[in-house]
Amino acid sequence: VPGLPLYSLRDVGQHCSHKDEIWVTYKQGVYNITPFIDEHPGGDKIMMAAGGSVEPFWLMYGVHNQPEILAMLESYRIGNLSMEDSMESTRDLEDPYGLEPKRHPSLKINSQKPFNAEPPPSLLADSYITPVELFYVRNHLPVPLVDVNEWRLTIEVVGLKPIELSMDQIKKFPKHTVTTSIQCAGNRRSEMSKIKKVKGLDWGTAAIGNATFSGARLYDVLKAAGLKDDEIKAQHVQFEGLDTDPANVPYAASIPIEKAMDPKGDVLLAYEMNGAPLSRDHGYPLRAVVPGVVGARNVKWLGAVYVSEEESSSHWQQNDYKGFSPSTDWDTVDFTKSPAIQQLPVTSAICEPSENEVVLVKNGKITVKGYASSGGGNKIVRVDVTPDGGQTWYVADLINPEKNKPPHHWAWSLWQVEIPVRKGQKQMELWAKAVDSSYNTQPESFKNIWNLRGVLSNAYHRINIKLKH
Ligand code: MTE
Ligand code: MO
Repeated sequence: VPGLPLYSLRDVGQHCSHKDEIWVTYKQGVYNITPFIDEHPGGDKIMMAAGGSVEPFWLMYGVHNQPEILAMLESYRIGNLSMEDSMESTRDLEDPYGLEPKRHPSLKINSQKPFNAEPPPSLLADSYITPVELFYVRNHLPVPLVDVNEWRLTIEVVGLKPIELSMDQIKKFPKHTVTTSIQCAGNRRSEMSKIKKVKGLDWGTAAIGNATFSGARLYDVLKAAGLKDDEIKAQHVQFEGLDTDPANVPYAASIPIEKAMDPKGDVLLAYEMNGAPLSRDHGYPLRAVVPGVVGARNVKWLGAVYVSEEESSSHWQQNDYKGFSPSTDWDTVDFTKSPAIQQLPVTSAICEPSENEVVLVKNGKITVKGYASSGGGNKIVRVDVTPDGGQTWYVADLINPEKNKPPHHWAWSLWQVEIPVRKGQKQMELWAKAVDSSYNTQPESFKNIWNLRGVLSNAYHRINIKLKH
């Protein structure tokens, strides 16, 4: 719309609370939606878009994609988004973090540099496919800026001469699409930390997401690179990122050859997420997607793939992302004694309501929603929720459209259950636990799975809520 003032994303970001005006963007438009906030049929959720783009929310809540709604939004237009802000990066060349991409303001930031953030849990449970802009971000280092025309993927198979592939060459392999959840080993760490402090980012329940990835199968690419099925020196596949520390050491990790070369393992060299080219935060231009395996092995910004006799020697493979006994402390820990985490155990979380929320009781019931997920291609077969410390368990309805059967089931399940409330009941403690297709279930408490890094934090999720009648 010509003639309207230009605003930057920063300007918009400053108008994000009830104390002030509420601005949002949609495509090139800037809107002051303050008068509309109280009328929003979806209630307070609109505040999650405050100060940023409404687009990821409209993707999630499809009811918005109607001409009447667009016209109504247009009636609140106050300006246009400045052109520089359609460009993704800000420029401060001194700072290694000076070329970071823009992020959605609804993400709860755990650490700014490197960038680590998770979405509000109530959004997760609303969409089986997590929109890219709301997908948690876990970066150990600055996000590299990659020119895809210059970029090449190096592939080195043990005993053979390395080869290089351009993006065009990678796109010539059959395009394969997989829907999988990806979860950080530290998801739900903050709950374990309440028992006794652990070292690590204080993740809530949302360091997990579920997305559709497309790319070449690692299997096809490694075959083309000359790997033979019976090559005994091929034991691990190492992935190396283009993000580097100040000593120029890149992020790297590896997976066992059995996973990499399982024709049904669905390991991808992915260039698309939810149907669009990868975003910079999620690994543009290429990332490893290893369904059923912990986030840390899903290496972003891929620069090289090595098929080798050894695991990756990286810090993240050798000296981190491992589990230990509750009695192991930082004086006694020996990282050579535990295997690197690959498949994650079964977990679940209540996303709605949230801790301490005041919930309105309708027809003597409340609705509880969440997600559940398991590693290694296991499927969620049941989620149990109790409002009374385990005297009564209610079985949740599962949303689980994936056709792949265990042990090749990769996506999470969303779940929902109605919990009856006693007349006059003022509060409730809810517990949730999931069961996977191997009948693995979650431990009752964090006490006996506590570990110094706060990984594998999968005990029952417990929240307290208040009830309004
Ligand atoms: N790859 C590179 N190159 N650098 C990283 O810091 N973080 C890993 C993994 N891949 C990381 C990486 C970790 S620990 C996780 S949990 C996932 O990426 C997070 O993926 P996401 O940011 O796309 O959610
Ligand atoms: Mo992670």
